[in-house]
Amino acid sequence: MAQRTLAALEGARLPLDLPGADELEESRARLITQLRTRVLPHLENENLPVIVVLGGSSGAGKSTLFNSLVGREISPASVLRPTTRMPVIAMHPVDAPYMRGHALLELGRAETLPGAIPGVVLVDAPDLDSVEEHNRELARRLLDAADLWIFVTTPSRYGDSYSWDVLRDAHARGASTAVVINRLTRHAEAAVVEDLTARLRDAGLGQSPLLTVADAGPHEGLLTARLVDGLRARLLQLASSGYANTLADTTTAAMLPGMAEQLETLSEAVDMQATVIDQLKGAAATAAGKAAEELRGSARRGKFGSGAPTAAWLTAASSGGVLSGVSAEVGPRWLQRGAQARRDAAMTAVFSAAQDAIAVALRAALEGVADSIAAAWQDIPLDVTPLVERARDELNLDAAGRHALDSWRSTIKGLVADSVPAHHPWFGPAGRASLLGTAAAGVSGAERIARDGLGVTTVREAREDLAERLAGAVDGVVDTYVRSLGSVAVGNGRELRLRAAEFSENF
Ligand SMILES: Nc1nc2c(ncn2[C@@H]2O[C@H](COP(=O)(O)OP(=O)(O)OP(=O)(O)O)[C@@H](O)[C@H]2O)c(=O)[nH]1
Ligand SMILES: [Mg+2]
Repeated sequence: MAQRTLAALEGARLPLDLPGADELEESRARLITQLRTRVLPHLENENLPVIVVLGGSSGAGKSTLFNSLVGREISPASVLRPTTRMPVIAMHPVDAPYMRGHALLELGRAETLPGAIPGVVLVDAPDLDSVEEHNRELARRLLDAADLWIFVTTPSRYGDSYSWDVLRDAHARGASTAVVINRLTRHAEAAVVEDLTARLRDAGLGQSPLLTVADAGPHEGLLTARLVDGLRARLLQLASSGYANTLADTTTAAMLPGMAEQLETLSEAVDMQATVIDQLKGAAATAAGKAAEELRGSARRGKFGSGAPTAAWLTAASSGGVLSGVSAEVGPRWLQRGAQARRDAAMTAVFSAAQDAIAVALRAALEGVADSIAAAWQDIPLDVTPLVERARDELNLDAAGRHALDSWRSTIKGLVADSVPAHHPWFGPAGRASLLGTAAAGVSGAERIARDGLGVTTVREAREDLAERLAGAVDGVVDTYVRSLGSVAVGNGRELRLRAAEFSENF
């Protein structure tokens, strides 16, 4: 079941920037971490070591403590703030086989060393309240991965409100926590311990063990064994008492209701996104529908021939023009060298004018479609500006226009090649294709000759193909806008909801 939940979570997408999307995305990431690093490994393996994360604010001495506990300086400690950016994971060789493939290892740099505590995988985390977002995020992620989270603080810092918020949050979500007051001087000890104990109690964290590590004073390298022996002994005790599994089980059990709730919220959000995406898709299709129909209508009625293409035809076909006297029934009166090539060229020039007219009309229609989609989307309560901008950037209306005309020309070529009779008394293949194209665009003089010479159906087919190519270009614009929305996997919301129900019932 945990596997299926994980799959559903990994498939969960919140592509739209709806209110709360960031929080939900974070919740999703955290659930995934909890499942991959805590729940699944314990289901698969009984002998896992306990994962203990040292967390807290920068300069509290986490890395110094960590190194001293494992007996080697594997995580640099320094006066620079913050120092640790990449979590360091220390494990004893006896635990290494059980940790193979464990998702925790993806979060940091792992070291296997004999000085580490058997049965305890210790993690040195980046600072929790870091000025650097990356650090904060990693520290939080580790918090979700921990079986036990040790909050390391100092007499001068334990009042930091942020750390308390995190501690309370971790506790509320069922995490097991302990507190270490580090760098504790003898004269401050009594007062600080008393104050901190009271604060922990007030925060509902009275059950969290409170441990102390005495101040080492200015120093380089590892702390003496004497200073960390108490803490080390406590950790060893955790491991030897089979605490790992109990702790994992109690922590997991305590976390389940919270996880179920998060899954439920996420499922609602996914459904909501799917609904809005559908709404936006529908709005785009409606906004474009009218333009597509108009283009289809113009093509079917031969509207693109009027104006410049007809003028070009009339010039070429009037007496004295290269195309004068062209007819389907009677061939040219005398065969003049190169005359057919000249007629083909003249016909192609007229067709060119027709294509220009179509390109201009199409371009204007596509611009209009883009604008109407953007306008229709404004009616939806969501900031659509980034989506519209993304789509607009991706749109290439010139290419879309070229593609529509290229495809249409190849249909025309095919129609001409298949038409009967295979020859035309006045034109070669290029001229015939241009004649058909010009006729289909709607130049009436050309249309008469094409009908007679190539067939009524052929002209109608060429026209219908043009209608579809133009409507296809409109669909292309719609697709670009729809793509900018991203998508939500079908049924994902439902799947998450089913998993949430299972979480609430049992595990
Ligand atoms: N005076 C004194 N300095 C200490 C003690 N423990 C550590 N330090 C020093 O405090 C500084 C910070 O220690 P780090 O171990 O790097 O602290 P950190 O919590 O890992 O800090 P980040 O990695 O930035 O989160 C270092 O210069 C340590 O040498 C101590 O007990 N007393
Ligand atoms: Mg550090």
